[in-house]
Amino acid sequence: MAAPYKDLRQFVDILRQRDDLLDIYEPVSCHLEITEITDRVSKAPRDKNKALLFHNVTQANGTKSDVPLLINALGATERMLLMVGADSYKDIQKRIEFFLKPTKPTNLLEAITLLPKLADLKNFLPRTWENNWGNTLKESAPCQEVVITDTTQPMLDKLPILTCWPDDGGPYITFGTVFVKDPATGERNVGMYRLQKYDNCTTGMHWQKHHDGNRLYENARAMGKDRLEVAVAIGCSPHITFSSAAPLPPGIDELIFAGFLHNTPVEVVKCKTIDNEVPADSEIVLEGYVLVDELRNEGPFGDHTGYYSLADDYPVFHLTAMTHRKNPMYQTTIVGKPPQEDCYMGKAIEQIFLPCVRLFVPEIVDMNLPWEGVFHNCMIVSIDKRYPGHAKKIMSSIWGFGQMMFTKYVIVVDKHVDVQNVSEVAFHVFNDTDPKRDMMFAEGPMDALDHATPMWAFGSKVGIDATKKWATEGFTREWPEELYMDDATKAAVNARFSLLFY
Ligand SMILES: Cc1cc2nc3c(=O)[nH]c(=O)nc-3n(C[C@H](O)[C@H](O)[C@H](O)COP(=O)(O)O)c2cc1C
Ligand SMILES: [Mn+2]
Repeated sequence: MAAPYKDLRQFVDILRQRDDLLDIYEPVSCHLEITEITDRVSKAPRDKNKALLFHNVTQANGTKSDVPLLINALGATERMLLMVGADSYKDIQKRIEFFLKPTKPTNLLEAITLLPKLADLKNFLPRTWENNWGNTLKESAPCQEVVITDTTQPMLDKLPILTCWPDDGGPYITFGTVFVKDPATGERNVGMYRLQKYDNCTTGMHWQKHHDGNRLYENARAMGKDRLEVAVAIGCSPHITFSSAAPLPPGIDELIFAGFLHNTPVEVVKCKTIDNEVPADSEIVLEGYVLVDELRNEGPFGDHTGYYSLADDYPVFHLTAMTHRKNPMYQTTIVGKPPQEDCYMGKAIEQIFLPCVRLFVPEIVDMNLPWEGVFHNCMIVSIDKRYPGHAKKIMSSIWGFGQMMFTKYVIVVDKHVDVQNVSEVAFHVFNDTDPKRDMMFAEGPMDALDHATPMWAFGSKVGIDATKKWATEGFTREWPEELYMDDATKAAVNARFSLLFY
């Protein structure tokens, strides 16, 4: 079944129906004020942590923007589950497992409905707007209802772009999905990279060293090209926004993954001024290019690490056009000390990608990237330990696996430990380890945003083996049994004293 929304507008309507969105008509400033409100809402109890739609945003120059601003739309587990159209992450894990390792249908209904559709990748290839409508229908795609190609007209100046934190280098577009094509193969890549607004039609392009956007940009330079065309879609359907931030391997089209998540192909339309395609239902699209030999100072920016990332030189994005829907909505996010919207996206990534990780490291039972570790700093994994040194093998696997290579602290526990319960994990780390024996240090690439590494993007990592130690691992003493009450006593107490406990 497809997820129950078609685009961001329908997603917003559903949130409003569920009383999970607040419409705010009170005037607010896009300079810091929206951050302060959103930060409090993100950290509030669940019944107060809602998506926010600001209808009256005052821009830095004091004028009111005509464009409403949506924030925190994905900032809760239920909202992420709505994004994939599932009741729990287990459901979506099952779909992915089936896709990775197709098994025979267990009943006729499955055989007829779900499985043939799921197993076929071509069901998720993007479709083009032009092909869907044929050449007879001259209707424009929603994201191109309004087209501005005259750069002397307001473009970025129309948008309520946030200055998020007091020492930020300027206003930033934080939730744009950046579309580029590999200049060698024409393959598409979609990544989420922030854009610092320099003026009405110029921004920074903050694709970091390890990310695909940067790789394709370096390819363009190596091929002797002078520029790389870039499109940025803002306010895409949530499954597309999510996929742009998901750690897919290089060469995998994020839009195919998005189609899989939603169970419907993404519909794309050709850009007006560049050779690129963007999701037809996006709210706003920026078209333009990046020159291969132009860099400009970008930053500082209050980042998801809870610190400002320092200013540095990055490429510059020049707009050739801005297109948008009639009455567009500007979607954005803020990052900072956790928890915020991106933490829920990170949780979804952790759970949705677990089956993919298990395909290569099948002994992993569950994993948790606790928010305090801001994604790359800490991973807790439980394993079905089968041989001596198994936990250390897991550490090496993690450090060799895609973006998990950045993990600074890997904690490995036995399968009975609930990795989502950090207190339970801490109990095992503190009690079941001998620091000298159970810590394994390594060196390698680190997240470019990590400010504590001795050098930029390079540093050390540690694995902590908090599993039970075996004789075959050189543990010659007796390992004691963990305390558990027996089931009969528990049942007897439940029966006789239920009033005391519930
Ligand atoms: C809110 C948010 C903002 C992000 N900002 C950036 C950014 O400015 N630069 C960057 O390189 N990655 C940023 N990321 C992470 C990338 O989007 C993510 O690693 C993605 O997998 C990169 O895709 P790619 O490998 O196709 O380049 C951001 C992620 C989120 C959720
Ligand atoms: Mn990619």
